[in-house]
Amino acid sequence: MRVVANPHQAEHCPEFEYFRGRKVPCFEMPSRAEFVQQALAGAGYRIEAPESFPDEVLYAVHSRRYVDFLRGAWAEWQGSGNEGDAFASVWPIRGMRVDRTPQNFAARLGMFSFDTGTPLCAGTWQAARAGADCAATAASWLSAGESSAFVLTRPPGHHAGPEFFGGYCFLNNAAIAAQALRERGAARVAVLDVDFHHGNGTQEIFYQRGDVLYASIHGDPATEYPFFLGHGDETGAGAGFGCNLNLPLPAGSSTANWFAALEVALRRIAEFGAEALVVSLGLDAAEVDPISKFKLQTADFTQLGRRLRAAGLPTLFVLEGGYAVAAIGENARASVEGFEAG
Ligand code: SP5
Ligand code: ZN
Repeated sequence: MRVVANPHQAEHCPEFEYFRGRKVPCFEMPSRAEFVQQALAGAGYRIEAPESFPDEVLYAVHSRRYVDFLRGAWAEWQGSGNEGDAFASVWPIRGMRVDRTPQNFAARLGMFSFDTGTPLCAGTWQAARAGADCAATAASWLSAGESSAFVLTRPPGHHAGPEFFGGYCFLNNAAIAAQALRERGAARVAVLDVDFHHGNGTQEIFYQRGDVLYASIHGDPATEYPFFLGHGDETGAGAGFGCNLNLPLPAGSSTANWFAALEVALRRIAEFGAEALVVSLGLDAAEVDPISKFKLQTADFTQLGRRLRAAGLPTLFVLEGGYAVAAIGENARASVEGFEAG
């Protein structure tokens, strides 16, 4: 397995997020990637740098006005005399218009985001943009015949939609990889999302498409973030009807139930006829995770890797969440070694 790591990840280092009315230190921090890199390097993997790809890889899954906004956001925030990281303060709720892009920066910040857990800081664009390069690099490797690759990046991506950021995510790395695999010749691509949180961004990007299947195992949105998407009755629309599979599980679900859901997802992926698999590898399904409520142990990530290998598809892993920073190195390594051991 080849590993590509984001050399700019640490430039995204916001100070705090809002949680229950308080400023708390960001859960999504640079040391996450450092722990994963140490663990994979320690297991003997060579850590490679990404190639540079043009902005077209972004425009294939995000709108131009959103990418333009994100590219210039820090300069605009600072230019308006603000201090500290950028947080939105107003959002277009149902009934308000998003067809006109406001000139006011604070208004655009709200229009293109959905929570107060995702501060934007000086290096956010550089880090997120290099993550997209990592995703496209790994996709190019798979298209050239590599059987597996690991994208070691942060900020994560699966909550970022066609034109919004949130859930610690800005550019949707898994979607960028899946789309690049399509453009490089895979007729059908599956995205399997095992992050504790539903990947609302990825779902929305591919919801009306019949060529990319999105399957996700996650905490039930009735009680878990991101709350407003991820229910079992969301099955795709138009050409994508039947190509979206949500497997929400109650918070606190047993690992046996989690693996049973994995079997359902893999059966659907096989029926779909996927020619390549993108795994949104959220390591926050681990019991030790501070913000999530599943119970996977390190040995379970080894088993996950083994089971994914048995699916027999070219497989691209993308790091998503996981906030028990010391444990995510070990669990990333377990996933990769399980896959390699087959
Ligand atoms: C990529 C990813 O995993 N994003 C997750 C974003 C979750 N943001 C909301 C955090 C809610 C924190 N709940 C903390 C409970 C601590 N007792
Ligand atoms: Zn998550």
